[in-house]
Amino acid sequence: MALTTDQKAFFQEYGYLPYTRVLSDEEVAALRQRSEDIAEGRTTHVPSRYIQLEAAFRADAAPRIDTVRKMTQLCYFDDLFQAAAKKPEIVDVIEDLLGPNIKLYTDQLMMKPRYNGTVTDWHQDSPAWPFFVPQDHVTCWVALDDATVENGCMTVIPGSHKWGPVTREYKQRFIDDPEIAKPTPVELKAGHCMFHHGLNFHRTGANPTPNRRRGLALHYLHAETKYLGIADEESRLRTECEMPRGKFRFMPIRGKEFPGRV
Ligand SMILES: O=C(O)CCC(=O)C(=O)O
Repeated sequence: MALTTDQKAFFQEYGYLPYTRVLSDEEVAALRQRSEDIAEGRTTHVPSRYIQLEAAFRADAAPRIDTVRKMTQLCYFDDLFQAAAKKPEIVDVIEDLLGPNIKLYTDQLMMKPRYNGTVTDWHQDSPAWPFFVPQDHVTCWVALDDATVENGCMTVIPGSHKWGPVTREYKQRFIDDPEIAKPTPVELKAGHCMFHHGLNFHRTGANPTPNRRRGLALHYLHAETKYLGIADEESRLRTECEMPRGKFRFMPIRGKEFPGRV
């Protein structure tokens, strides 16, 4: 057990858990450098379809890293990011929350660039990925820079996971309902992380500050999860790391794999 009884009870009650340091300063520095190398195009091992720019950014924004909104599937293409996703300090907690058989679905390095970082609006993760059943992801969100209210740290609605999936058209009514808890910002120092349940509502604000706010979201599944596949070929290729149909396996992290499952 990595979590204390109180920490586990907190996660179950509120659907998120602010946690401690999981990356050393050296690991944080190496991941920052790697994120910069990929964003700047100094390395080409991450295909460009996985690098998404902010829709609009200051005309004088430079270097290019300050225009990148997010980079995904890094754990599948990059050794340093993969090593981070496999760190026992993180996976031990995931095991406490999801059980012993664990796979990685995907990762998103949310760059929230200085001056240009835009809002990621309220959402629940699991319903965004309806091709998995059952819908019970757990995400570890690791700060690669200090994440503060000013530069767009994670903000959660405690206990929101208990209400199940809420469709987009009812989202605002749900959030405004007096019975629903008030949004709570989770500020984190670089190298520290938080965990959140796949049905927890969360958002991040804009980043108008001169400081970068990179956060690595690692999305884990239990290995018994069924993958229903993705009909749209473009979306499938993005999810399945550009592999031919039927060839892709989600990344084993710990424990057993199951035939016909992720
Ligand atoms: O880091 C962000 O800006 C958003 C992260 C997020 O929405 C997530 O981890 O699911």
